[in-house]
Order: sequence, then C-alpha cells, then structure tokens
Amino acid sequence: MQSKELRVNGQRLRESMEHMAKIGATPGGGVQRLALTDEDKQARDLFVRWLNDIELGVTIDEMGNIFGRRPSRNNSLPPVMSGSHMDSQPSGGRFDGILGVMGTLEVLRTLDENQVETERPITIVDWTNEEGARFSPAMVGSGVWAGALEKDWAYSRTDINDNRFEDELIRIGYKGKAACAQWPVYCYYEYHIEQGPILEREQKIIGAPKGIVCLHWYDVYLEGEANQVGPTPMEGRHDALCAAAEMILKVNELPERMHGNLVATVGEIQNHPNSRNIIPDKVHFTVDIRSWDDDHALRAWELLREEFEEIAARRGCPIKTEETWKVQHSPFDEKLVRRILDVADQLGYPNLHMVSGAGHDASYMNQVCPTAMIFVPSIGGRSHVEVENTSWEDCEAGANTLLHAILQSAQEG
Ligand code: HGY
Ligand code: MN
Ligand code: MN
Repeated sequence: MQSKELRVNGQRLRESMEHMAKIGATPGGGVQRLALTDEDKQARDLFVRWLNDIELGVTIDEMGNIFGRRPSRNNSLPPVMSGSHMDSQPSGGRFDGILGVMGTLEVLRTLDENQVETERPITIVDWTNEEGARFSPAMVGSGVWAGALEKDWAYSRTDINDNRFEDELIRIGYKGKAACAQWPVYCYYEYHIEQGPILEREQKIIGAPKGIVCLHWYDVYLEGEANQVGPTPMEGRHDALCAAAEMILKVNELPERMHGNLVATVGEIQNHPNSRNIIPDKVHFTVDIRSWDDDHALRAWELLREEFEEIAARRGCPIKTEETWKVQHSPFDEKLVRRILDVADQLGYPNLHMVSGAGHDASYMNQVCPTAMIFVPSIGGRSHVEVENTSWEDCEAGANTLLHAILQSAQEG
C-alpha cells in the first residue's frame, strides 16, 4: 500500500483507550491514575506488555520514563519521538495524556502490520508525572530528561501524606537503570486533546498550536492564631483562612488588572485545623499563572506578592511564599507546525493554528529538539474532569494526522 493511503485502525485505538480507561476508573466516568500509584503501575505494566507485543525495545529510565524504540533502515540516526503521559488528575478524564500514548502506539501498530520501513527509528514515550497533581510540580519526568529539573530534587518531592517520589517510584517497580538524561532526538510530536473550547467552537478537527504558554507555580503559607470560635471576639482575630480568602480574590481579579493575556488560578488549598468551631491558624494555597508573555506573568506575580504582604500584615498572619516551578513559554518549530496543518489538509480534516493554554511535556521537549503538537476537540471544552470527552472519530483523525506527520519526519535522512 502506498504510504499516503495508510490509515490507523480507529477501532483498535478505541479498544486500547477503553482498556486503559478501566484502570483507575471513577464512578463519574473518569479516571484516577495519580503518578506512581498502583493504578499508574497497572497502566505502565499494560503499556510495556503492548510494546513487547510489537517487539519494540523497551527502556525504563531512573525517573520511570518508559521508551519503546522501533528500529529503521538507518539506526544510527536520531529517532523521531512521540508520546505523552498516562498519569491523571485526581478526578481526571479518560483522554488527557493517554490519548497521546495510545495514539502513538496505534501509529506503530499500523506501521508494523503494513511492514513500513522508515529511514529513522521511531521512539514512543510515556513521561512520568506530567500532571503534578500528587507530586508537584508538573512534567517532572520530561523536565529531568531534558535537563531542566534536577533528578535528586525530583526524587525528594513529597505528596500530601509525605510519601517521597523516589520511594514511590521504587515501590511500583519503575525506577529504571537507564540514566534519565537527554540523547539526540530528531523531532518530537505530542498528540493531545485540546482541553479547551476553541476547536469545537470553530468546528475544526485538528489543532496545531504555535506553542504553549508559560506556566508559573507558587505556594503560599499563612500563619494565624487558632482559638475557640465562640468566646473569641471578632476584633483582633488572626484568622488565616480570611487572609487567604482576600488573597484568593486578588488572584482572580489579576488578569483583568493586567489587561488580559494572562490566566491566574488558585486550585488547591489546605486549611488547618479545619474544624468548624476553631479559628483557622494555618493555610496553604497554590497559585498558577500562565501567559504567552513570560515577563507579563512575572510582573503579575510581583503585584500579587505586594498585595499579599499588605493583607498578611493587616490581619496579623505572617506569610511565606515559595516560587515552586516555572517553565517558559514554548514557541514550537514552525516547519513541524506547518507539516501538521498540511497533513490535516491532505487528509481532509478542517484545522486551526492556535496556542496551548495547557502545559505538556512538549514544553520541555521543545527546549531540546524541534517539537510540535496535534490537538483534537474536547467536547464542551471540558478537561481535568470526569466528563472529559472526545469523539472516537476525532481521536482517529488525530491519530491519522500523527501517523503521517511522524512518517514524513521518519523518512527524512
Ligand atoms: O497544568 C497543566 O496544564 C497540565 O495538565 N500539567
Ligand atoms: Mn495532559
Ligand atoms: Mn492534564
């Protein structure tokens, strides 16, 4: 068969996705496969089995990143790499991350059954802890591989129950022997759901983001004074939760005050002792700021921090802030982005040049090799929720686009 006529097997892709969706399935139709949990291990074990079924050389590195390598005519050439992540949010969706891993697997299965030989090897990857939901920050596996994050720092990260990243990696049996350090990659594609409303609204099937916004993560800790809620007068209280509440509204108002091109969110909060008849004395909350303009995001944080200091002083609640993680905005390789749009045209899929507001491992891969992403629509623009959904037709269209983008790159000498 002419390679131009090649198409993936949409039914097989659907079956692999539905098989994976059973691992960590939640009552509302989503998944909970937090990084380095038993559910993550189950998905990993199944993925490795599927890689072995098509005789890919499997490598697991010391951050638990899983690579499968498909040999080629010229194995000395740097490979085309494609993949994503299999870990999820606590009440995550059945498509985020896993579609990129299963989509790439479907591409390799299709090449295999059609005996397609490529000039370059092709490597599939599952990156560890892309979400950062259990162990912050996000994209830790790809960050260490790309040399942007320190392995020992990553190993020391703890979850809310003080479990260490490294210990959990060992516990699930995925602390591999291979060094987690970048090696030459010809180019990297990541196939992913859009996680927003644009493709659906514009009635497009394929999105080709020009890149990913910057992501800046901060942690804020407030100290108040606990006391019995009844006898303690309102005057003179040091209520850490009220201080946090004022600050959280400042975060929400920030984008408007910064004249747009920015989103700012408080997604996580812990309140101590969290008892209805005790004035809270300890609060931790997170701040997530994103923009295409890194300096704009930094200015926003500086503004916030000044306001937080004023509120903390006025309420007598000492504050500590941590600049936990930053990844710069990532403009993708224009040639590869163009390739994705051209392939979508050739396959007859309406397509759109856009930007990604969601972070992806492609942010770090973009720092080490030419990188681009393929998006498909999220129904209702929803993601990171159990109702996250994408039509199987669109999943197949995305995988076909990935197939031909990978093929074109893998045939380049
Ligand atoms: O935060 C993100 O956008 C990604 O889900 N890690
Ligand atoms: Mn994702
Ligand atoms: Mn996600």
